[in-house]
Amino acid sequence: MNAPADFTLRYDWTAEEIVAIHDSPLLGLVARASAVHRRYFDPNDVQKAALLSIKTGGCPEDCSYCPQSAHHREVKLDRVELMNVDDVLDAAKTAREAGADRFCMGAAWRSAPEGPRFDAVLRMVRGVRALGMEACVTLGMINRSQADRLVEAGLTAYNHNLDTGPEFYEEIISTRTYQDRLETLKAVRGAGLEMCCGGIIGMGESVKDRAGMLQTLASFDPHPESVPINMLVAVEGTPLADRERCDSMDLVRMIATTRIVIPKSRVRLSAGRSFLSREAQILCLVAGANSIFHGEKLLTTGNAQVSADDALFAALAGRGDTSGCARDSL
Ligand code: SAM
Ligand code: DTB
Ligand code: SF4
Repeated sequence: MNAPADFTLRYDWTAEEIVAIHDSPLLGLVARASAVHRRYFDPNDVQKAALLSIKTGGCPEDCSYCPQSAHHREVKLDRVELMNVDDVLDAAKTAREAGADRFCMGAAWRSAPEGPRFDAVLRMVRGVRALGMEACVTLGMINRSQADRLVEAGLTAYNHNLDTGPEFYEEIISTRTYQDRLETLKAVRGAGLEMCCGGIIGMGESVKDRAGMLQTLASFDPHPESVPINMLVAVEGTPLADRERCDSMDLVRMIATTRIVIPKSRVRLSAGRSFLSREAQILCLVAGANSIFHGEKLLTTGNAQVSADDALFAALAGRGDTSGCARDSL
């Protein structure tokens, strides 16, 4: 039998403990994660967030998974300079009308620039907040003064992923270190911003690497409020283009383990959802994910179709009448 779910927040998980949870029998793992999830959240609350790439491509970093890196010349992607503020706010309004209450803006920068472009991002943040939505940005590395200005503009959260465990990190990125990531996260926390920090599975890492990432995330006190779990979208022209897609149950295990070691945070079922059946997505939600990215596009790659998401949310909704399949089959 599995150990009883532990609802107290812990910051001292060992990688071995996390691997043991991750590799435990699937049904018990999901049941345990689901119990933790219900302790802290309404299980019917699944947040829809929308994503927009506000500056696309031409990034000087060499992250091997990323189609936006300037190092991966074979990728077919049009570079687009920073969008103008009104166009971004129009996109946020459209996303709100489609049911999103969080708007996440991503820029392919190594580090956020100073000057007019940063000021434009601050106006975007103010505009999104004025629409009554949560605002999240991911701009690469930032310093404390930039984090302070984002707070002043009303930013809800800063997204900066660890992506993988510390040991596997240098196999994936050579132009920056794990320590660089931690420095930005320190600036984010120091300024009092919510932290959105997670990673990717399916890049060739081991379960131990996945556990290493979760161990680092769980060592932050407080825990990151938001933890995106992405499944690699292998893009042609990137060094990881030929990586075999991981099994959807690997994602379920990763989400369940995240929910158990970081129990109070929103776990986001992020990139890779378009590869999952409706049922696999529902299993991820049962295992503790409670947010999805909604809309046809992630940053540069396709997301689950909006029509498929309508079917997903229809399946999740309460059923006011008993007509339809169930009764027909009586
Ligand atoms: N340049 C900024 C940075 O790296 O912090 C922000 C944008 S970056 C595209 C945001 C995150 O998207 C990455 O940290 C990574 O976790 C995720 N991501 C990028 N490409 C991906 C892919 N092909 N599949 C899955 N996740 C991906
Ligand atoms: C996160 O962890 N996943 C989102 C968001 N944070 C910014 C981005 C996923 C990007 C997938 C690849 C692309 O569309 O370019
Ligand atoms: Fe640049 Fe971010 Fe892509 Fe890395 S993940 S290449 S930093 S846009």
